[in-house]
Amino acid sequence: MKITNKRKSTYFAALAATSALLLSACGGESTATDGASAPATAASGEFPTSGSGVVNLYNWTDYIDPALLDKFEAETGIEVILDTFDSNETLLAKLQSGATGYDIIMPSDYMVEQMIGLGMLQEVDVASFPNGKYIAPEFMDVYFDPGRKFTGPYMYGTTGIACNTKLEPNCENIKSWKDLFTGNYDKVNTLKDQVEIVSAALRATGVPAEDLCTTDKAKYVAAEEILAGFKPDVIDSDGGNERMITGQAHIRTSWNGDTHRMKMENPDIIFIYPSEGLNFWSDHMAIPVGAPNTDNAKIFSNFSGYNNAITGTSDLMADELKNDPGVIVPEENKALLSPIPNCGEEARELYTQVFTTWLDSQ
Ligand code: N2P
Repeated sequence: MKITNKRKSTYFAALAATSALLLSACGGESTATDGASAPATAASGEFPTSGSGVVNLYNWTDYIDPALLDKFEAETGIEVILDTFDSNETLLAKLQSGATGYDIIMPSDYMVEQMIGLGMLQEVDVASFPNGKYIAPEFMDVYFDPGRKFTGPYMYGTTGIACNTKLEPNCENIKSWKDLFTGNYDKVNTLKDQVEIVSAALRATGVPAEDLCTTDKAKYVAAEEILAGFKPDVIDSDGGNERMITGQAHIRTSWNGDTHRMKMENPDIIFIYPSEGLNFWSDHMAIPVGAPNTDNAKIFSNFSGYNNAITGTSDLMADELKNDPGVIVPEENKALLSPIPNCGEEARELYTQVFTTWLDSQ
């Protein structure tokens, strides 16, 4: 596997889950891979039986097991070139700025809907792939891609707060987004993701889940105000797991699968479900229009198509995952989860404004 960004870590743990993440880690700073680096392969009705050359994967930070990529390379002879992004908005902006070198991208549910609407994804019909039959029926019928014409399911999870109980004695007092944003805590890290941060700020100021796409400006002013006093040491999706594991960071807004991996290395870390609610997301493989290696992309999607959306994979789950309340959402916390809504343009712009103001004030 070749990584176009600087590799910072190689630790990983991976297993499939019915209500959890299948995750692994290799992080780094994103760099552009603009421009097609390999000759285009034609999309055909037939599933490609073999491939050669490369497949350019543009994925979330810390989201695929390097060993899986090595296995894919060994079995297919196709080299994987990995580049990473930190948010759906970064992914969208990158493609819209003309980056045409990616074969596989991994947008979340709401972004899949946006990208289909923008005509950015190739219609591939994953159900017709050799491994398509293993996709569990409930993952076929999804609002953002009915019938799975454009995407294949990858993994799903939530975004909450990771806290080191040893280094931050007040972890137990952090019960909400509001507590986090107003508590003036030391050694805080956050993800660099405008939808995650701004939706959490809206929730912290009393906006209910069903109203997260509001266009009421007053609500965004309130979100901006609560964020004004929130000054994390680091705002960066990259390297956050390591900073928590080593104790450099004490608190972090965090994806639950990442928090699980942190805990495996450092048992003092807990995952907090904020009382105002938290985002439930799912991510999906797609082949962008203009991908230079469409056939290799199909072979890759088919190969790595075993995951939590795949029938029977829950049996494969390790006990450490099954027993982690940050991974398997406890009954009493289930009502706190809500999907990230696909907001209209006006709300999206308001999110961008709040996020940019907050970043600029750091
Ligand atoms: C894990 C990436 C989670 C993806 N590092 C969030 N949609």
